[in-house]
Amino acid sequence: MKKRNVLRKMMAGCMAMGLLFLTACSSGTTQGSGTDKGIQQRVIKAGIGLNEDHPEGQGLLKFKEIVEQKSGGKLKVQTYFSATLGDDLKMTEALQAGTQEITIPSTSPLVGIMKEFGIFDFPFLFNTSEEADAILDGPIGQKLLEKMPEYGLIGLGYWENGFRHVTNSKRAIETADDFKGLKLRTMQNEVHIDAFKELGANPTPMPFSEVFTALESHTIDGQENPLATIKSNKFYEVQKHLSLTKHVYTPFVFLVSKKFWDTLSSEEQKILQEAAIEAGKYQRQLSREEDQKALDELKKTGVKINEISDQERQKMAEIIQPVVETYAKKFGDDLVNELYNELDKIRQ
Ligand code: KDG
Repeated sequence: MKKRNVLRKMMAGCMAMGLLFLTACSSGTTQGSGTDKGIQQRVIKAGIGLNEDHPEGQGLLKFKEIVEQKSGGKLKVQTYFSATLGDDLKMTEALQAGTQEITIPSTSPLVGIMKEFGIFDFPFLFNTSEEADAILDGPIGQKLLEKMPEYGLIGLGYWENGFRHVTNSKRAIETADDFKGLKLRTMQNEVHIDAFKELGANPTPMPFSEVFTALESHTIDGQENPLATIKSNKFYEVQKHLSLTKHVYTPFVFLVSKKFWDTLSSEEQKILQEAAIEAGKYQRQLSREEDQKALDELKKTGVKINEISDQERQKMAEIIQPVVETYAKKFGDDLVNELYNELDKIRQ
C-alpha cells in the first residue's frame, strides 16, 4: 500500500482552488430509472437534525422553493427541522423503510450502513472546503453515491456540514495532552471514537438531539461540531471553552428513499436531482459565509476561544495516525489510496 503521510497531506494543502462544484452529482444510478407519468401531485417529507436558521436548514428551504417552482406547485416539500422526525440514523432508516422521503445527514453516522463513508472521517484529511468539494464531487464521492441504492437509498449529492471544533466545560485545548480525561460527545462513528480515545479523551457517542441537555447536566464535558452548529444550537450557553481544532471535515449527503424514488417519473426525478444540486451550491456558499460570521458572534458570547498552533495540530495528527492506518484497511486500501492520490492531484 502506498504510504500515507497525513502530516504531509495536511501541510501540502491550502491551495487556492475556485469553487469546484461539479454537476457530476447527477450520477448514473439516478438516470433513466423513472416512469414516464409526468408530474403528479405529491407531498414529500424532508427532515434534518439541525435548526431552520442553520445553513443546512436554509439549504433545505431553498430546495423546497426550487422543487415547488420547477414542478408548478405539484410537488410539495414538507420540511421538518431540529430532529422532529428523529436523528440522522433514525431518519435514514425511515427512508429505507419508505416512511420518509428525504433527509440530509452527516456521512459519519452512516458508516454502520455503508462503511466506505468512513474515509471522510479521517482526521485532518482536508485543509479547505474546496478540497472537500473536489473529492466529494469527483470520482470518489460519485462512486460512493452509486453504491447507495444497494442500501435502499439514493444519494443526490453532497452538501457541507463543515470543519469541526471542540467545545468543553473544563479547559482550553491547546495541546494534544489537553484532551486527556475529557468526556466528549462524538457522532456514532468508530473512526471518531477511536481517534479521540487515542488522544486520551473519553468519547461518548450520542445522537445530536441529546447533546445540549447532556452538556447542560454535565453528563459529558464537551462536544465537537462546526461553528454554525455551535452557534445555532447555543452550545456556548453551556460550555466554557471553544478550541479551534479544525480536526475533521464532515460532509452532508442528500438522501432520497429508493422506495419513493422508484415510484417517480423521470421528469420528477430530474426536478429533485437538479434542485438538490442547485440548493447544494447555495448551501455550501452559505455554510462558508456562516462559518466566519458565527465565529464573530461567538466571540461576543461568554465562551473563551483559543486557536491551535499548526505544530500542535501536527502532533495530534501524529497520535491519531495509527487509527487512520487501521481504518484504511477496513474501508479498503484501494479506495483510500485513490483518495490520497486524488488529493495529491488537487494540491499540485
Ligand atoms: O441534520 C444533520 C445533523 O443531524 C447532524 O448531522 C449534526 O454534525 C452533526 C452531529 O454532530 O450530529
